[in-house]
Amino acid sequence: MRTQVGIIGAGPAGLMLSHLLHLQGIESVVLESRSQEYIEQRVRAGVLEKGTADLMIESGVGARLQREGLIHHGIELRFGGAGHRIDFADLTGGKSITVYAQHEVIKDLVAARAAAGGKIFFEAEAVSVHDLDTQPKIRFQHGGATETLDCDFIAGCDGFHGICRNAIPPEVLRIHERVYPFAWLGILAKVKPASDELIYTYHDRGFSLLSMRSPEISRLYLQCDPDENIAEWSDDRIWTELRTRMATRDGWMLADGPILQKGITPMRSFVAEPMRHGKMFLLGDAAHIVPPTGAKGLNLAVADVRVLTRSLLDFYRHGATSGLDHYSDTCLRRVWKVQRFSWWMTSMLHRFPNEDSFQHHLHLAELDYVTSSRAQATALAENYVGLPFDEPYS
Ligand code: FAS
Ligand code: PHB
Repeated sequence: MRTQVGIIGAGPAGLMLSHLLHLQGIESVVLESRSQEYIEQRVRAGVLEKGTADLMIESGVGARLQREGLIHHGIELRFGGAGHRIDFADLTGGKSITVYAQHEVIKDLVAARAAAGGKIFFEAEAVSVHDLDTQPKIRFQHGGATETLDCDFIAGCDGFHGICRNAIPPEVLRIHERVYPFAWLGILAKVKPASDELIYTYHDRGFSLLSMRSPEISRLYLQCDPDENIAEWSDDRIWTELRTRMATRDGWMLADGPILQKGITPMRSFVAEPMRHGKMFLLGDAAHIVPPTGAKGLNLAVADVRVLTRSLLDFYRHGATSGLDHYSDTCLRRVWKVQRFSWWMTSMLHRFPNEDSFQHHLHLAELDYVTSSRAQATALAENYVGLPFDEPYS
């Protein structure tokens, strides 16, 4: 089997890349180890930056997003029993975010690829990559057989636990990492969201976040120990803890309801450099992980896709390799700015083990400053809605 771009992974990175390449007449094959049903139900991110939402709409996969996505013009930071709104529209000249679940993005992209006759092989596990400097090959298992995909380029969109990052020789690969001493316990609940916008809360007992998926479905998170056993968190215990952490002096109430799904997500900051080796390119979680406090994971994956799409277009249309040669440096400039923002949001809003009174007051001072200084609120807002892109993807 042969194609121009062999894509490993059908997450946001792999599917968006396949879709954008197709629009430019560049052929690809996507290999995905899981089933279509699994990836279309996997509950993950929920917030699209304006650039991500615009890209979906401009590239023809945004119709449902425009119907069902919830456009938000701000968020609330809550601490000391009081809420403080960060007004994106005022601070960023009208930019917004869209709340639209990652698995809905996946459904839209899978449907678009199917309608265009795109090749996505589900339950096809890539086991190894070869000849990255000459004629790249991907060996994969599919339907009980071992097959080979010959391609011009490999796009490693296989997430944090994939095989592509580790195909870069250890003497070449550089890892930068911070593992946080806490995790997020997340729930999906069948209850009307208690707020129209997201609420991020700093509390003595730890961080909590109110988000949503629709006018009927709430998505909430609370900070917990990284080795928590989810079986020890009954629905009542979860709701009680969320109500305690989100309480305000004016008696705001968090309504509860049936919990449809609960899980624990570890927290790390991670960057692998370089994001290219020979004719293999890493995109998204295969190259970088951010703590979800800044709502950046999916959006940063899409930013990598924009850079690689443009670079491959320049190569196939004009024989130019400059984009490909600078792919890693171009992506990493944004990656590190997003890492900084996600680390800053996480450090500001979470209680760290064994904090002393000085550190506790630093949290409060940081929150007081960002909610009373237009300059600092603007810095938060312009990062949250998404930093501008350096150039168009096509
Ligand atoms: P993905 O991990 O989404 O996709 C990689 C794909 O490759 C997967 O489908 C996998 O099955 C496949 N794959 C792996 N190895 C393979 C192989 N050998 N062969 C074939 N296929 C292979 N981000 C946010 O912004 N907000 C959040 O709230 C948030 N919550 C998260 C919760 C969890 C539990 C996790 C794990 C991540 C969360 N993220 C969140 C981050 C998440 O949204 C990622 O940033 C996003 O999925 C990145 O997309 P991809 O890079 O495409 O990787
Ligand atoms: C979500 O809705 O899942 C979500 C929103 C904002 C975040 C993280 C997750 O920072």
